[in-house]
Amino acid sequence: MINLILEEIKKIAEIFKKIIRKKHVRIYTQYDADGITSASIIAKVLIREGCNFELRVLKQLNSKTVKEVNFSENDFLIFLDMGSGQINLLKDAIEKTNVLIIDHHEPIKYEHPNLLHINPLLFGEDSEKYSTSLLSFIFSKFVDPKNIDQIDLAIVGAVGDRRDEGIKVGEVSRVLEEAKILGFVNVIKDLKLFGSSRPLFKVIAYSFEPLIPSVYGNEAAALQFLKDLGISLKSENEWRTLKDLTEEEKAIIADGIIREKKDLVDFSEVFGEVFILSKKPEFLADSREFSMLINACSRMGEPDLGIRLCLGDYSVYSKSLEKIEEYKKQIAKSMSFIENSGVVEKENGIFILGVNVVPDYLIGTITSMILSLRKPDKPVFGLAYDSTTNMIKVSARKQSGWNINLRDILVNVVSELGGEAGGHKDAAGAYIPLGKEYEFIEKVNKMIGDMNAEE
Ligand SMILES: [Mn+2]
Repeated sequence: MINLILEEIKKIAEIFKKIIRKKHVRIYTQYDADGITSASIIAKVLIREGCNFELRVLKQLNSKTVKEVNFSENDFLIFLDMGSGQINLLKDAIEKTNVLIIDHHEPIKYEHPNLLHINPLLFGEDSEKYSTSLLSFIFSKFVDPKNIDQIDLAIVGAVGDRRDEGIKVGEVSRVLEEAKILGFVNVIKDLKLFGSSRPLFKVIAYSFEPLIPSVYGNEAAALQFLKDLGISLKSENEWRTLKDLTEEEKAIIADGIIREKKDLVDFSEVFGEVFILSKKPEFLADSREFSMLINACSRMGEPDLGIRLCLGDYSVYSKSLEKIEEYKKQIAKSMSFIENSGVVEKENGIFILGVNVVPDYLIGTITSMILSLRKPDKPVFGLAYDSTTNMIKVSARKQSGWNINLRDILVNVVSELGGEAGGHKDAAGAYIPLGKEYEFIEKVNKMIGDMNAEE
């Protein structure tokens, strides 16, 4: 099975090498860490091949943003981490010129001589085991083996997409093994907290993976939490950081977090394998921290900072740190709004109403946070106003394990309410018309109820 997709990627890489000499390359990528690392990998490939290109970062590819895609028959369009589910929007472009899509979201099956389509789901592979960054990396090596040095970016994108588990299986585990052998990645066991140079109590207060319910967003509570555990906060008048902790202290903190979360969390979510990028500067060595930086820059409106970090321009690092502070503040503000007034709980789902307080670009994160805070036995749906489309953006998340496909649910609801939907089984998204929020809630609640009744 695995060879089918590799054969296809190899074949497409050969065609790619011919097209990039003849056409003007335009890359469009999705703005999260997976999209940004993928775009950086492909950008580096093009730089090495001596080709000019344009790169644009989109929040999402939908019927509005597709209008920003320029194309003529002289262009070669590349879509990364998006496109597979939006092929209907791209048919005009595909009719006219060459299009390459590298993606791992649910694809629409469509064949056309102009379309080069890399998606594991087209080959019966499991999308959970892939990120677009890994696919882009495998692709880049077929273009030129010297792109092997981009292996650490592939890991950053996978971590950003929470493919940490997927990383350990199949083709992906092979890539990780390769990265270890070549000395690009070092796997260590550590507390799954990050922000290695920040005061420890701040790390504890603003961590949202793991999220510590009684402490989240409250620095005083974080200080008390550490004091209660007997962790000294300062050494020689300086705030201690994660780096200063002994192994024993790390274990104490891990236990403390698990107790605080009332055992609603696996030990491995708090203490476990962390991928360290050995060839990156120390401040970008923690793959989760790197992916979080990229995410924060994109969401705060400066995705170019993430691209530059990926391409090795570290002069923007301090600016990217400012973005992460802004991002964390916005999240804390949104969370307190939601916890106070924005949750509607139904029998078959928890619905978060971000209205126009929670920005569309945070609703996915917030929805994941509510899921991790409450560990509900039903899915969580976040709704927020999106000003670029004048629609309501929906993010749906659930705990893995039970047999409901969130993407299918959203696709179904959208077929009745209007809008667009896509994504994965455990994490999906949609846009619905403004004003249909309550109708959405009723329909989803009923739909899941009917599905449960059928079982
Ligand atoms: Mn992705």
